[in-house]
Amino acid sequence: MSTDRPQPERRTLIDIYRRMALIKQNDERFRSIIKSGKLVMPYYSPRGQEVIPSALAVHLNDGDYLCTIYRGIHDMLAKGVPSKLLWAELAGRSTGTCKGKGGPMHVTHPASGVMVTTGIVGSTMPIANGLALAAQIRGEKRVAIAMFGDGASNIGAFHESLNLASVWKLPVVFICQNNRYAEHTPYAACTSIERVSDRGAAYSMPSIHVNGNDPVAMWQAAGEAVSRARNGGGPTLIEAMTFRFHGHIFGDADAYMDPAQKAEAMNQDPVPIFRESLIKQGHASEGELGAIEAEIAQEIDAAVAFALASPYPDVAELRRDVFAQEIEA
Ligand SMILES: Cc1ncc(C[n+]2csc(CCOP(=O)(O)OP(=O)(O)O)c2C)c(N)n1
Ligand SMILES: [Mg+2]
Repeated sequence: MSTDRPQPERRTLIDIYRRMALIKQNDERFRSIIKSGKLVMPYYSPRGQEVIPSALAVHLNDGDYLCTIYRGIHDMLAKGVPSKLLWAELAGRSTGTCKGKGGPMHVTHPASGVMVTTGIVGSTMPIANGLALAAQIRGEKRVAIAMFGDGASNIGAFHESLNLASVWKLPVVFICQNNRYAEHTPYAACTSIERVSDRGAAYSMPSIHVNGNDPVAMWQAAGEAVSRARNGGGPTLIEAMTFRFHGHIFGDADAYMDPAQKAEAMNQDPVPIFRESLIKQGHASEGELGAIEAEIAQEIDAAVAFALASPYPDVAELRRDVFAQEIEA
């Protein structure tokens, strides 16, 4: 990595680590509670992909928009959705971000800028364009982030969105989290090009190919793209290389994943590696990071207890929040 590029300050590095640890611990708790049978829900683990949203989010404000997908609890937590509200929503409780009516596939929390979670592959990009266009028209300095997977880069909406964002110089950052698989299909079996980032050239869009498991490189890439968008320079495409540690959905036997490749990726787990490098480079002590982790564990204990003790939404809620004007029963 070149040293003439900006380097994150110590407190930024710690902030990135805190978000990564928050994601890892939340993911571990979600997987263990589903396994225990206490919660039943579809769950798409983002374990292994912690760096991307954590290194991005330190460049963003609550007023910046983020659109994410079913595999998006890492994006939500990094952007600032409180664990408590996230747990309640995933558990379908009335105290959740969407009063339990969105559930795991449709978390929305405008207070932290998370504007949509979608199960429609490729749909974060046109929605982020719309949010970016609104900000541009109103003269607000907001940035919109579209998160999506490598598989989604083969959907028509990806190409349409990149084209329009480039023509209109929208303040948007397209972030492809290339975790090497689309559902059960390996990258090369469904994608004609070696690098998704090369597709940006077709739309005259600045594009970055980055190791999405390297917190400093990801922080630099995200910083460049966010600052371009915020200062009127238009969109950027980032392809962040990462790896999905688990199968597509919880319970998936993942027999289609190359065991050697998976073992190698898990061996390179970005969370403990970053932790160790922070200590080795003298940015943080073992005790300091341990205290952050203990605080997160407590936050999650409280979130789980809060979610499980909360009621399910009332039947009367069925027609509420559907249209701007409530429909009478
Ligand atoms: C429009 C559409 N087509 C197909 C699907 C079925 N589907 C769900 S997830 C998925 C794979 C997407 O892979 P990728 O974009 O790489 O995201 P990842 O799950 O790896 O994060 C597919 C094809 C869908 N949900 N929506
Ligand atoms: Mg993928």
